[in-house]
Amino acid sequence: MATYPASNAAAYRLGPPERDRGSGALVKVVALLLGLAVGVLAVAAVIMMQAADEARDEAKAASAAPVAAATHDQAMDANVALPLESFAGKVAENAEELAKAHTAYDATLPALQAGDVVKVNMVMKDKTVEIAPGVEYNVWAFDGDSTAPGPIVHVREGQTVEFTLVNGGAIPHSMDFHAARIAPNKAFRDVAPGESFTFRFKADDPGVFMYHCGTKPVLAHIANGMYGAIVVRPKDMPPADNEYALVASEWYLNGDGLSKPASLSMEKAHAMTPDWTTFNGYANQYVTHPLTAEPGETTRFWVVAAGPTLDTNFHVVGTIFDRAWVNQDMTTFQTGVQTVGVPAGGGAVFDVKIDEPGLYPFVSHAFAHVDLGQVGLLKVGDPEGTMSH
Ligand SMILES: [Cu+2]
Repeated sequence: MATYPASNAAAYRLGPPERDRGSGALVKVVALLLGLAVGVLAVAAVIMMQAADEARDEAKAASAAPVAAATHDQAMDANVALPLESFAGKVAENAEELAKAHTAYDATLPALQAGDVVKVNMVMKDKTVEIAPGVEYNVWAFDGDSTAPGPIVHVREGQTVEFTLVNGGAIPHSMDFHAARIAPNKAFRDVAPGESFTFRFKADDPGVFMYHCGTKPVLAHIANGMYGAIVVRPKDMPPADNEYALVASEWYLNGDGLSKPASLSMEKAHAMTPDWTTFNGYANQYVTHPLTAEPGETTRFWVVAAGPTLDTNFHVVGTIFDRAWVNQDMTTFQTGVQTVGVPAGGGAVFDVKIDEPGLYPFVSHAFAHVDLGQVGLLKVGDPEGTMSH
């Protein structure tokens, strides 16, 4: 049930009487002025003349300023909707500097491994990570360079994944691979702190799948960063020149994360009101550190929406998907598609072939998510200028 704060309701009710009181005050002021001596009126006239001079000076200064250029830049920024400086909520003063200093999550799909069995080890670890410029968050996530999301796993269809979870955290964790057909009560079981557990599955279903901790409450474990993507490459697939994995997710903070690291707000997570939305865990990181392609190349995005709750509406500004494997059904692709919804817990694969050099934003076209950080750039060739001018 939506309720207005009492103060707002009072403001609505008290609006007209307050205006009445304002009128009463005005009458008193006028009466007072009429009663004033002529000398006072003369002083008032001098003040008014000074005010008029100041107003003229301001008008002159304004007309001398490059108004047209500023308006043009603002319009450009609004059109591409890249909030380089308009992060949600509180922002570190030197946000742009911090964004540049941040090492972006490597979205490049790692190389395949030879052999029938691919060993994948993940060490769970409680850490503090930066999720937006200057914003620190206490994750339950993964040890190593790829903390939240965890590492991108890349295997070929038909390979067997031998997965080992090492629990270096403080509470039990587990791992649910959406790419597996396996009894979850056995494979995705909780692993106590300090223990490890190994299970195998054959990756016979191609696509891009989410993996995540499935320990209760799952909402908290995913919201705290325990998720990632596994790409199961189909036996046959058109070639691509560049391949990137993007994991969309959102963060719910119990503080601003600036003065001290924030932790999870379960209240916000239940209300589905994130503080930040991201690709690969950090707001806007590929705006500052764009993904790259050369003109004429085909770029492939393997996209997972990790949530924990929200979908992503994947779109690349300035082009149209040449191939979209919707719901990562790798048996067929759609062509000429503009935007594809990727549901929380789902995946999809997208090819774009871009000929003209430029900066091409990739976004969740649910635009509140762009303002909260789910936006990046594909830099094609070596275009002049930047989005921020
Ligand atoms: Cu967990």
